[in-house]
Amino acid sequence: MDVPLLRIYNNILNGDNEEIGASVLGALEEKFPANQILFEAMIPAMDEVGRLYEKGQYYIPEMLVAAQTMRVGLITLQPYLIEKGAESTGKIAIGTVQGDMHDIGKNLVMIMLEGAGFQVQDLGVDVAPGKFIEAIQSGAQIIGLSALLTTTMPQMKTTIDAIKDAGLRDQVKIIIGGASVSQAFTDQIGADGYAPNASSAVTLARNIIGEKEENV
Ligand code: B1M
Repeated sequence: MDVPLLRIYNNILNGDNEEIGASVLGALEEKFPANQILFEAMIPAMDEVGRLYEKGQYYIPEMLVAAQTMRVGLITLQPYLIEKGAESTGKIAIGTVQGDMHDIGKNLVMIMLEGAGFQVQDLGVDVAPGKFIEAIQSGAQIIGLSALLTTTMPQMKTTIDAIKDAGLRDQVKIIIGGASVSQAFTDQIGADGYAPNASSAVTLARNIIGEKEENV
């Protein structure tokens, strides 16, 4: 790994909140593209944190500090992470499902969607189905569900079922994502689309809004 990227990777791994901002700006100054910084240094560092946790070498506090460092790095990188292409319009409400506190991936998806021109409402983490229903009633055209835990994935189906029970399923598209989610799971629970990462979430949302406008 190139030295500026390695510095960022190590900052996240070591939870170095003080250094990460300068490291990200340093890499940008050295002409590393924002996407490369994100996908070749920052996300791999979080994956390594997960591996160290699984091996029992990191505990929850280390995961938390790494997550906080990732958050600071993302704030620094955010203005440079704009998805190129036609400006999109559309209202999306996105949240991490009930029982799940992971928000870094959701926040990244939001950054990319906002960069692409969408109006994005952040419903936060540990979001009960009722909150998604309120967002649809307030005009969200797309609902985004994020889940990182195998134990909270079923909550996506619970949320979709609640939206159906509220009689709102036909007026909204539902997209899902998160490390354990797959296309097969998406089909199984009756969601409209799956995005494995933040860039593909933008493509998916653009396609959905495009289709909705064609059908008007
Ligand atoms: Co947690 N955690 N964690 N954790 N954590 C994982 C997910 C885990 C894989 C670690 C491991 O064991 N290797 C594991 C889950 C195992 C499983 O269920 N299969 C795990 C566990 C077990 C837990 C706890 C249960 C631990 C415990 O308490 N015993 C606990 C659960 C708490 C809860 O939620 N109720 C827990 C807690 C935490 C922290 C709070 C300490 C912290 C989260 C802090 C925060 O988010 N603010 C944390 C962290 C940091 C992680 C890891 C290390 C990193 C997650 C991350 O931010 N990745 C993670 C290991 C890993 O993922 N490698 C792990 C970077 C992020 C950019 O990627 O979130 O995947 P990701 O998002 C991607 C895509 O998935 C996709 O796009 C994003 C960008 O490309 N995407 C979407 C995500 N949402 C999308 C929505 C979309 C579209 C795409 O459309 C709507």
